[in-house]
Amino acid sequence: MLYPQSNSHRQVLTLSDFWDFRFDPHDTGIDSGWFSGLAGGRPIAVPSSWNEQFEDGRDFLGPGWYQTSFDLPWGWDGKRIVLRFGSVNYLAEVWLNDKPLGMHEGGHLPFEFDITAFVQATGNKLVVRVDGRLAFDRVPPGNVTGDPVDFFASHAGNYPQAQFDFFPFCGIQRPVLVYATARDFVRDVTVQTEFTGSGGRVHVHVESSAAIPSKARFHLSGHGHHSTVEAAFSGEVAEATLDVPDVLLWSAGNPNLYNLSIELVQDRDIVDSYSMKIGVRTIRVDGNQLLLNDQPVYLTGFGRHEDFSVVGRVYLPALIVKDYALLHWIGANSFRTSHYPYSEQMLDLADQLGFLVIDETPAVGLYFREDGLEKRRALCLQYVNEMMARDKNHPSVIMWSLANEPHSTAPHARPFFEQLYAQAKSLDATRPVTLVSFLGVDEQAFEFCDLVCLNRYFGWYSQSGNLDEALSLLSVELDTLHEKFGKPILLAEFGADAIPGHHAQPPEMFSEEYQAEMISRYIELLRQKPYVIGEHVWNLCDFKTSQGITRAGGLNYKGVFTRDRRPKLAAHRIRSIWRPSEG
Ligand code: GCB
Repeated sequence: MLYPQSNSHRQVLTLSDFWDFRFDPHDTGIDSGWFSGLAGGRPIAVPSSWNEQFEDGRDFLGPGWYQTSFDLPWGWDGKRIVLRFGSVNYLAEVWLNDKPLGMHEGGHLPFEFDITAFVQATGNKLVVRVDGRLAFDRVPPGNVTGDPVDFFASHAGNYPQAQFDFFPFCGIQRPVLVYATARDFVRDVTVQTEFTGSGGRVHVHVESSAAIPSKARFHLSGHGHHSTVEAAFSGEVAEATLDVPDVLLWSAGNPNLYNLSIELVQDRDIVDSYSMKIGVRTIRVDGNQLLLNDQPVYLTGFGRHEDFSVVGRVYLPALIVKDYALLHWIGANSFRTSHYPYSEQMLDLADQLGFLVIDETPAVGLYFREDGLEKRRALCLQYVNEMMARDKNHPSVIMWSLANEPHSTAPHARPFFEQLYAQAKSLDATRPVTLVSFLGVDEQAFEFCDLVCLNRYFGWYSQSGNLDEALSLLSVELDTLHEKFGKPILLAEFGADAIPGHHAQPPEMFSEEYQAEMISRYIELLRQKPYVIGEHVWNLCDFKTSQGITRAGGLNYKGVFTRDRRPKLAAHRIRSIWRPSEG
């Protein structure tokens, strides 16, 4: 799915602003007219989450109703017009001028509606009902009752009762855009790259809106290179291969980007065009290694959250810049989009700044009871499709993660993940596919995933306070895992809560010293294992989660930076390991 852009054939209008907002605590609304019947209209920022903006809204998960109005810019007559939501958490129903446009389930991924037939030049009324309530058959799930599941992974006693450890923020969380294209337009572009000795090769697959006699023109430029190729459409598809002699490959240290622009040509006219930045690189697993451009790469980095006070889970450009500055300062080369796809702009900057990204679907906290299983399966497949359609062209994305910590000991788990894995591979054979597990040797999906991603908290949730015992257990477990699966291992999460300003010598749980000690001892061990391909600390920053007895102040304190991005002792300790020459 192409991100909207303005150029000489396309134009984007952003609806980011204050919208009208109302809570619907009795869930009585049934159509867009309902908005005006609800009490308590108030302004809300779009995009944002509603939970930290209102004193009466923190634990309210929906439904909430949004309304705004907009006029079309001058010159959009006769164009195809599309309404696009970057992310609505969790379920959105949308009306334009009182006509239902449709619904979308699942946060963190974009969806759009062709509104050409419903939109007016002026005075358009847009209404959105957002339902963020937790339910057993939603993904991620919550309010699960019945079968007891593993206590730590279930967060069973927490409020709100999410089956995952981050606050279930609700709302329109990324920009809402209206954009115009020509009636015949570039529908999709897929770029795949390879490296043949000294040269790069860029394969471009373009889909257009209609099977009309037309051709596509491709321009590739950058770093002294310029080439143009034309290809005729066969049906709705045109394909081309562009060679880049003396290519400058994309990597974390050298994020070389090229400009690719595609024109749709009818007769002699250019009717649509689309431009993007691409990077030429390869990524694959080979034996015990992860190879970027055929060179072994070791991942240093974090799991993170899109989380900040007041705005909740929101597209916040300054926070993205800040977090990249922190990642650079500390010496990270990578991160995982735990536990859902981050904004498109986060990936644009990863491409530009040179960070390696493990892109994860929103399938966190999955469990395999029969009831609701088919719905959860359909959602997981939808998320794989939507995430890959959105992010497939980013050189920074080096791997797809199908899920985080599923309870996959159940018999249905294996075919469930085999299906997701096959789906991911059929859409993209160029990147490794993995899944992040806490089960270790019992994780059935590790048998077919391309590499093993493990989360471990020995020395925290178990072997509490006893790092000697924790480390020797971890050492044995890593060797056993490697012996069983014969695949490279990424320690995708490890860490300890540290209350900022709490100190202890000798180090003791919840102190900054204990967190620093635990993380550095883990790293020391990981570096002794030749099959370990990286260390991702949990978490970059403290983040909001549900209230519970293990979460003081409703926060997870495993950040090495505070929620307002100040370093704890561990941040300095990690920097001294990851950037030893900086002191
Ligand atoms: C995990 C989860 C992560 C939690 C973390 C913790 O294993 O993947 O979402 O936040 O543990 O701090 O307990």
